[in-house]
Amino acid sequence: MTCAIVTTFPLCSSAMPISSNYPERGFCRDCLALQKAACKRCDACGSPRVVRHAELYELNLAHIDCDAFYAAVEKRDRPELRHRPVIIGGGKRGVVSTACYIARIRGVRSAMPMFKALEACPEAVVIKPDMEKYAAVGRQVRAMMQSLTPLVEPLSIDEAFLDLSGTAKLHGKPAAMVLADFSRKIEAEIGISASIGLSYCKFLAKVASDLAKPRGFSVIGKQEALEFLASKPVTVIWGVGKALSATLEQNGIRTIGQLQTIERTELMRRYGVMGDRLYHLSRGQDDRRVEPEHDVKSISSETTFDSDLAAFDDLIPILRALSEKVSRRLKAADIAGHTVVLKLKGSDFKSKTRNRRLPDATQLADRIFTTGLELLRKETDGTRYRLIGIGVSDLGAPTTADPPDLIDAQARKRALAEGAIDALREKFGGKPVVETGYTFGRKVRTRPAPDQDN
Ligand code: TTP
Ligand code: MG
Ligand code: MG
Repeated sequence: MTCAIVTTFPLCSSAMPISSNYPERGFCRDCLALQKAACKRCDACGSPRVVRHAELYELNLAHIDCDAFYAAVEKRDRPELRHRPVIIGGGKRGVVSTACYIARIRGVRSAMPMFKALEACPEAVVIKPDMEKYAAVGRQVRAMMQSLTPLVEPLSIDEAFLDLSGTAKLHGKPAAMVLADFSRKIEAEIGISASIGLSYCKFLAKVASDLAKPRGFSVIGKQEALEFLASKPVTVIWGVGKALSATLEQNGIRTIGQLQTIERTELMRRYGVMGDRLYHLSRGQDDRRVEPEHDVKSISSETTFDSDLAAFDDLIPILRALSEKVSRRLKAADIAGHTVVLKLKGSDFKSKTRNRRLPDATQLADRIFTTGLELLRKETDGTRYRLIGIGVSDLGAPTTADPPDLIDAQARKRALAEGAIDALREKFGGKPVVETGYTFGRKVRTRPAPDQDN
């Protein structure tokens, strides 16, 4: 046997060289001991949880997803429920958010109507969701992930992608072992479990994490990707939902293996952009990077005019439109800002910003606009401007944002009107169906260049 890559991880429990050419060198997920022989149980602690894979020490892309997340948190807090079927959901008429694995054996699933779930498992303990508690545990899990690598891309409250490339030296062990160690830690320190998928790309890491739930650890390597995927249904591919799988079925395509036999041009001819995705993902090709969460500091929108503006009246409708845009983005991201920031750039290209901190955080276009307007009034002294921008900073959760304004009854009315406009906008697919008095019928004399959002 040729010995190509041999890496020593000095901090490994057994301080043994790990070679990609020695696939039998698996390790134990319970005690992390490197295995000497290819036997089923760990030769150090006897645990059956030994992982072996030809590419085990070369793969760095992971997807981690907590097991029966809400139910696991509740079981942690009420140990007497440990061996009982537990359903988390919204009362008798609601639906199941999640169910523990004991309840799942009885057929209970997420999104099932509660009455059906209780028909399948009448002895289940039903608990109403406590979102604040789950969010706090989710943050704890995420912080632990971020201590492994800065490249953590959260997908939801209980899952994330992690890119562990180049971290072996730091941790003193290869990614696979770092991950096994992580799953031991969240069990010991947080009291819930997670399943791990390890691969070379996002698509297969996500597929892998779902293969052996709960407490799973699954590896999909480059060598086996095509064969592994071939027998799987097309719905395993990201983005293939009910509608597309029905279309594919009409065309006689049920498995990923069938997609693997069709040329890219043909798939694109039939299914457009999605055809391109089907081509690549069916062949295990996915070069999307792990994008870490950005710590957004502010949300703003600005516009540059074709020719400079100086009159307050000319700037009002532009400021209003930009404020509405910022507000839409805040609402979509479910955040609120405490400080309104007005930005102006003069014809001499010199920029200035003016800030005002509000008594309460806001998401409302009206509050952003009226505050911006007060700031703007002081700056319209004949100076010619080439750009105006408005934004909010000091971002946070919208929990205490925009309390009913007891002093300014008009502001309260406008806030209610804004809620109604938002509802209409949602109903009509995001298009502005109602124009406010500030923007309605008012044409800016100079045509602004495309807006820029930051
Ligand atoms: P998931 O990770 O999809 O499910 P899970 O963690 O409960 O179970 P699994 O072991 O299969 O990963 O979702 C995470 C949480 O999101 C879940 O605990 C509850 C919530 N959720 C809902 O509220 N409704 C749903 O339909 C789903 C799928 C999840
Ligand atoms: Mg989960
Ligand atoms: Mg999940």
